[in-house]
Amino acid sequence: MTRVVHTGDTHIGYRQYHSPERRDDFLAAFDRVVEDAIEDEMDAVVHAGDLFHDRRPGLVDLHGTISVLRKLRRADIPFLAIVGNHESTHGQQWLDLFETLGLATRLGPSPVLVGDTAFYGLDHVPVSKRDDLDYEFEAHDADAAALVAHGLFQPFDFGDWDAERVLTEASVDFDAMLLGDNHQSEKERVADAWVTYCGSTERASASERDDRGYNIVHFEEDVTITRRGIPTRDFEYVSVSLAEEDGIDFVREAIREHDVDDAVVLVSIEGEGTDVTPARVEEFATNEGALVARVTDRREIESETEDLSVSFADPDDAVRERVREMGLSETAHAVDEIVRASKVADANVRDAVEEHVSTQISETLAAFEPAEGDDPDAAESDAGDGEAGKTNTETLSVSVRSDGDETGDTDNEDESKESSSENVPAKEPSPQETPPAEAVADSETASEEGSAAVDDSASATDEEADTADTDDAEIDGQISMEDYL
Ligand SMILES: [Mn+2]
Repeated sequence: MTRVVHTGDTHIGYRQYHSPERRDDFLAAFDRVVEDAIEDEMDAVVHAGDLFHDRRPGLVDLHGTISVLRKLRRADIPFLAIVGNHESTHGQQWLDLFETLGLATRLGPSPVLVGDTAFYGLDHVPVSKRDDLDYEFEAHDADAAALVAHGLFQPFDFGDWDAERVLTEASVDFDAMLLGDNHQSEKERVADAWVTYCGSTERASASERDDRGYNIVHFEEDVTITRRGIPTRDFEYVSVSLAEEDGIDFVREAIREHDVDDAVVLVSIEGEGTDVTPARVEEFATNEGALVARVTDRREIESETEDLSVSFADPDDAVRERVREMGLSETAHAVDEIVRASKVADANVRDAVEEHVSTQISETLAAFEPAEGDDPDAAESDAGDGEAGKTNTETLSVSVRSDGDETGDTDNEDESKESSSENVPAKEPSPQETPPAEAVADSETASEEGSAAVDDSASATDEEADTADTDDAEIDGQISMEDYL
C-alpha cells in the first residue's frame, strides 16, 4: 500500500497583481500542502510541475522553497517531481539543484520506488516535439505504477496531448497518470487507468474560482483518489450592473455586501452609470481593507475626448502610435511585438527575442535598417533614414522599460493572458471575471514554437542569455540557476 500527496502548479514566486503578499501566498500554499503531508505521514509528495512561476525565481523564493523541502526531508518523506513549462530552463533545472542537495528526486523514464508503487516522470514537452516521443519506460517489478506528467491532456477540455495514446503506447502499464498544468482539478478513467489533475494550490488566475487543494492518491488493489482543500487567499467577485442614473455609491454598496478584508476584490461593472471610474472603485475597495482591487469596466461609454490625439482609455494605442513615429527597423518592431503584445509568456520573452533576432541576422540584415519616421506604413518594412542614431537610442530605452515594467509585471498579472499551456480560455467563466486591461489569452503556439525553436538552436546561444540574466538580476531581483552553481 502506498499513499501519496499529488500536488502541482504551485507557482512559487508569482507576484500576482504586483502584490508582495500574493507572492508570499503561493509559497504559503506549498508549505501548507507539505505540512499536511507530514502530519498525515504520507509516503511521498509527488509534484507534477510548475513548482516555480518563472524559470528565474528570486532568491527569496528559492530560500522559502528550500526551507519547505527541508521539512519533508526531516520527516523522511521523499519529494518526487518533474519540470513544468513555467520553470523549464534550457540547461539544468532547478529540480536538479534540489536533487543535488538531497531535497528532491527528479522523476524520469526509470522507476522510483515508494512502498510497492513505481513512479515515473514525463516533463512538459512542447507540442512540436511530441511526435518524437516513444514513451519508453524502464520496466519495474512493483505492484503498481504511476506516471507523473505536465501538459494539457485529453480527455479533458482543451487537451492537446492524448492521455489514452500515452497510456497505450507506453512500455509500462500505468495505473494512474498524475498530472499538472491544468489548474482545475479533474479525474477520469482512461484505458484502465486513473487520469487526474490536482489543480493549482493558489489562484494563479481570477478564473480559478473553485476552492484550491490537492489529491491524495492511494495505491492498493485499486487506485483511489480523494481531494483535500487548503485555505487560500479570499477572492471576492463583485458584479454590478449600473442603470443610467447610478453612480459610485451604487458600486460602493455592492462592494460593502462582500467581506473584502484582506481579499483580492475583482469588480466587474456593466450597464451605464455616471461618475464611476475604475480608479475610484479600486480606491474605495482598498480603503475598505482589500489587499488588491481590480475593476473590469465593461460599459461602452461614448468618448468625449475625440479631439484629443491620445486616448487615455487605451494607453496601448498611445504607445503604438509613438512606436510608429520612431522609425524603427522591422526587427525592432518585431521585438516590440514580442515584448509588449503579450502573445509570448513572460518566461519565454527572452528566448523568443533572441531567436527572432538570430534568425534575422542570418537571413536578412536589411531588417535592421531603420524605417522612415512618422510613416506608419513605411515603418513596417522599409529601410533608410537619416535619423538612425536618434531612433536607435530611443529603441533601446523603450525595450529596457518594456522588459522591466511591462512584460515582467503586466504579463504576470493573470495567467489567462499568458500563452503557456495552462491557458485554458474556455474554462474562464467569462471575460468579466478577469481583471482589467487583461486581454484574453493568445494561442499556445506562439510560445511553444518560440521555445521549441530555441531548444533546436541549442546551447550556442545559452551563454549570451546567461550574461543577460546576470544583468537582469540587478534590476528585478531574479537570478539564474547558473549564478548558483
Ligand atoms: Mn501551471
